[in-house]
Amino acid sequence: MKKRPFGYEIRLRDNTIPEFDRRIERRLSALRGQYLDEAAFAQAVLNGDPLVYEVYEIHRPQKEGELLSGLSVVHPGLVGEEFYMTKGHYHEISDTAEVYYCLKGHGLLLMENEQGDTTAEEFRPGRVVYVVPGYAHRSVNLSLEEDLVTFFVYPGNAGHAYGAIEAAGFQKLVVRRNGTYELIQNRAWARKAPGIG
Ligand code: PAN
Ligand code: ZN
Repeated sequence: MKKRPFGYEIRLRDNTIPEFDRRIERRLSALRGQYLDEAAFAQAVLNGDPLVYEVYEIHRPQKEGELLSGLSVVHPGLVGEEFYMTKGHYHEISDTAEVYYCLKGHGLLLMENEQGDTTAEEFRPGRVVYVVPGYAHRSVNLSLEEDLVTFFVYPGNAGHAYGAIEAAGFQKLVVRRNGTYELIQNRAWARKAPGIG
């Protein structure tokens, strides 16, 4: 663990952080239950379980006062009419924010809170998205050709809570329509989360 100030390179030639401490890769099977078209999902998992996204992290102590940063790379692809995306999560310590800075590609950060508010911000190179505390967040790659590459930074003590999203998904699904995208209501979410929204 570095004790003195440091810098690191984000290499956009191959969308990596060469000095990463940890690389997480998630294949489609990690997104079970999240896609509307269950047949297309099952088929794609059977046909090789494609790599959907990768995260490169710079390790720091997971405590208040530290910042965790790294690179998220969501590959292009569709499951039925829905785009490749991250699992999405709330922070375990809900009172923690996060900043994303888009370096490459075109996408969305889908966000919602436990009171039922839902919103999305577009990712384009140069755009920052600020996730205020209390909002679950999921990156969606809207391109079918290019990776969506974002830099993120969030408090060291934030932690990740995946359970609520694994159980009910997000309220909105992002689908391809007429060469562009549209947000539609996720009916499964309403069914699994009665009393909200
Ligand atoms: C990011 C995300 C990263 C992968 O570092 O963890 O984009 O998404 P999932 O964690 O939902 O698989 C972040 O938001 N950290 O808090
Ligand atoms: Zn987060």
